[in-house]
Amino acid sequence: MMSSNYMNLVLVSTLLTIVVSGSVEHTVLRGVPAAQLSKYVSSKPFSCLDGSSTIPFEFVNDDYCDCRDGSDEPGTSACPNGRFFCENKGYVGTTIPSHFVGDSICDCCDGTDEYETKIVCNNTCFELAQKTRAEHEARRALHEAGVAKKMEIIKQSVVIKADREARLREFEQSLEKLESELKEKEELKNQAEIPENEAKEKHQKIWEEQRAVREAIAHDNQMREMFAELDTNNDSLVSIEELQKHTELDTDLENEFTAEEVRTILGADAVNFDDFNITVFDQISNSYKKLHEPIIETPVDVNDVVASTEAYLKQNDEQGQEQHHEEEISEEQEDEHDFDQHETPSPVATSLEHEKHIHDDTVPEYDDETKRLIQTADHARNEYHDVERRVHDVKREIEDLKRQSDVDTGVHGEYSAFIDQCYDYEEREYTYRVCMFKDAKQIPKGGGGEVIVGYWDSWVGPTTNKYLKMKYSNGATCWNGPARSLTVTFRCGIEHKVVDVREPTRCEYAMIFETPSACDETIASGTQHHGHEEF
Ligand SMILES: *[C@@H]1O[C@H](CO)[C@@H](O)[C@H](O)[C@H]1NC(C)=O
Ligand SMILES: *[C@@H]1O[C@H](CO)[C@@H](O)[C@H](O)[C@H]1NC(C)=O
Ligand SMILES: *[C@@H]1O[C@H](CO)[C@@H](O)[C@H](O)[C@H]1NC(C)=O
Ligand SMILES: [Ca+2]
Ligand SMILES: [Ca+2]
Repeated sequence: MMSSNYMNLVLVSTLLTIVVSGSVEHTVLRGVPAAQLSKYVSSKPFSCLDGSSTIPFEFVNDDYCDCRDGSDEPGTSACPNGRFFCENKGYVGTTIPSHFVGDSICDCCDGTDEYETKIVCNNTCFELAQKTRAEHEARRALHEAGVAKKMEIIKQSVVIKADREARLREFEQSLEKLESELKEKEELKNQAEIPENEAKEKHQKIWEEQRAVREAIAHDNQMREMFAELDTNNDSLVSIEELQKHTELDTDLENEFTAEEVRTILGADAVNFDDFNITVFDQISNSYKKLHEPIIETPVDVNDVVASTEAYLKQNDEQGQEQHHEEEISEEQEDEHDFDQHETPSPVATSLEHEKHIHDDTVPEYDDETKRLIQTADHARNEYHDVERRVHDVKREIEDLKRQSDVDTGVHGEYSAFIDQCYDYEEREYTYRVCMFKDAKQIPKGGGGEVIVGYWDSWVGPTTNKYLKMKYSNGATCWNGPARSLTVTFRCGIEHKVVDVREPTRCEYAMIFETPSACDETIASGTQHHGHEEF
């Protein structure tokens, strides 16, 4: 609060100024823009411009703030919210905060803000006007050159667009053809696969049967041999005493192989061949060892195996027939086998080959007919897959073309040169790469994983021209933070290039990109209204 004494003092000093100065009127109107001069009439009381109060005219520019809006002190720094107008003849009139008035710093180019101080301000308005004009001209020239390039891009985009549409139609037509071709090929493939699968299944079945037979024979041979070995007294029975010698069959290691334990295995005091086959053999075959006999590998006579396999099959066929003696069978079948060799080989005759597989599960080679069917089916499959691949390729082409035509490349396609283009910006630690309408990445220069800064989102420029900014969002999330994003701001330039990348707020990147596509026809023609027409 001001004391009334001080107020009086100020009043007196103002009156003195008015009395002393010959050009009082001019002085008190300092800082008033021409448009508002009519509101400052020296013969009338002054109404504050906000209407808050009315004061004697002497209170205007008396260096004491009377109006709440500061309108009584346009030419002094008395009001904290006062506005001072500098006319700046030859340049542009501007309004400055009135506390810049008389602060010994030249703020107006015409120096009027320092009228009461000892500072002599040089009038720089002419120079400024020249400089500003030069800048505007440079800017205009840049936009003019840029617009020329932009026109080329737009012209090119029309050609590209027409070409794209033509190609799209072509691809769509060929896709139609390919798809019906694919159907035919699929039909052929399926037809070829039916006999192929039948033959393969048949082959597999035969082989499995043969394998089962071989295993049965091996089982029987082993069993017979074991029985003969065990039956040391040749009475066609295996007794407890005979089996008891095989202590390796003792399952508990605590005591001896007792008669009782042996009886449990045999299920009787002695077993004949058939009972041995049915109840004993499987129990002991895994642990059984020959007694005191050096192990001699006797090569298997192929003919024997073949013969016995055939015999076995025959025996199985002739159900109920009396069981032959092993040696009888071998002899009997020997001749038949020899005979067979000169005729079409029976499936079993080829078991010569299969014998090798008796202990592994590899399916033997297919017969020629099956091979032929597989070959035919393979051919049909290859043809089908060829067409399938072509369908896939054409579909991808179509997708690509559609994706390209769906991109919003500006009102006139001025951003069409950006399609499928990437631009790098080298910084100390990182390379920033923006792939237009796709994504933006931060690639560490010292190696290490690149980080997605954002995926193409949308144009986000101001409503007057949304094509001045684009946004890439939903990038990799920051540690303990939000997903990264990037805003690209376009400005007129002769070449397409990134000129700056920053991270003004954490995880929100800002890129400045120069491109002819952002150049402006109105600026280029110099007809843009920029408020400087008066000089
Ligand atoms: C005015 O210009 C002169 C010479 O051009 C310079 O020496 C002087 O410092 C300037 N005055 C101000 C206030 O800038
Ligand atoms: C049992 O027969 C085999 C040959 O068949 C013979 O080597 C063995 O000595 C005979 N053993 C007895 C106890 O007769
Ligand atoms: C052993 O028993 C099986 C049935 O469990 C039978 O098929 C096979 O022919 C028998 N072997 C001999 C050699 O009797
Ligand atoms: Ca005042
Ligand atoms: Ca000043």
